[in-house]
Amino acid sequence: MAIAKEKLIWMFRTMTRIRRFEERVAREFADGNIPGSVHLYIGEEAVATGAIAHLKKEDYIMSTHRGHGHLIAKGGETDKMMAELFAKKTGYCLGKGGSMHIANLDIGMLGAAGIVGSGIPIATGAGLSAVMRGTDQVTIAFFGDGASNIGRFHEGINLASVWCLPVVFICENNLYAVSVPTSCSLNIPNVADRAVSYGIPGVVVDGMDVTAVYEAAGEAVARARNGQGPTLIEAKTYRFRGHFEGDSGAYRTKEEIEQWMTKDPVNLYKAKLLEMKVLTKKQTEDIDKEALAEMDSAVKFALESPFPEPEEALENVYS
Ligand SMILES: Cc1ncc(C[n+]2csc(CCOP(=O)(O)OP(=O)(O)O)c2C)c(N)n1
Ligand SMILES: [Mg+2]
Repeated sequence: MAIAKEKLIWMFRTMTRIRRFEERVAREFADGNIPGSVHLYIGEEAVATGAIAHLKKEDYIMSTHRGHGHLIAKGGETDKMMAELFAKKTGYCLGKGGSMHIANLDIGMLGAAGIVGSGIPIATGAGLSAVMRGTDQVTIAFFGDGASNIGRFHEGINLASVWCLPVVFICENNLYAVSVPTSCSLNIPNVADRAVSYGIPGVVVDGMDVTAVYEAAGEAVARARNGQGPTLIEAKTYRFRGHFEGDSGAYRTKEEIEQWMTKDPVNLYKAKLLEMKVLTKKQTEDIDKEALAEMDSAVKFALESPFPEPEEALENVYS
């Protein structure tokens, strides 16, 4: 599949922005500016980027506790994201959601979710909604390898298949659910192999290679948009940092992490773009500098924003 130059550059810019956002979040969290906990997407940038590259603004995504990258790729503004993480009133959810609960329907972000696997049937519901309203909207559900062992995975994908809904299910298999390796939680080599039991395509893709993800997701999104129903994609990837910031990481070896870091998706893609002469070294450096400056201004915006007032605590809350 030939990818338009503009799209190739968008993907590099997006991955770079995700990486720089997450690095900055790590620093701000360590400095005590972010309450609660944060789960960073560093190492997995190619998955959100290559998949969301196919979506239109009105399409939907459903995210996870590790959701910053999905939101940035879907058009999230990093100042409002940073403010939300800082629990400030100018954040996407008025500072009441935090890292794990950002939603913004204007850009099709149905939400992130702290309850593992809970987003999968929500994505199925969004697919049903698109069909009932007669739109051509596609929904992508992101979830982890751990979530693929939760009952909602079966319920959500089975129903989407039976009703032929326009949903793409993307498992980000980073080999661990907190400290549990997939070797202890799965008795099959690939999560994607489960697709056969739903009668839908199951595709394994190298999640460190953004163009590979782009190709696999392109077919799946086209199928969904053409009324051919869901696809299960499994992207093999790795998180370079702990499960959450502050994780001791005692369950992984330094060698394993170093080995995966040789496949850094941002570096690999940069090398590819230089080789293809899509960008010059100077242009990649400029994109990186812009991303760093963007995160400086996002942090400034968050720091200078007010906290919500105590009397606003019950506003915009529903149950
Ligand atoms: C239903 C449920 N069970 C357990 C937890 C605690 N928990 C939070 S993240 C996580 C692991 C999720 O692993 P995975 O789905 O592979 O996502 P990853 O963190 O690797 O991106 C667990 C068990 C939870 N939040 N929700
Ligand atoms: Mg995982």
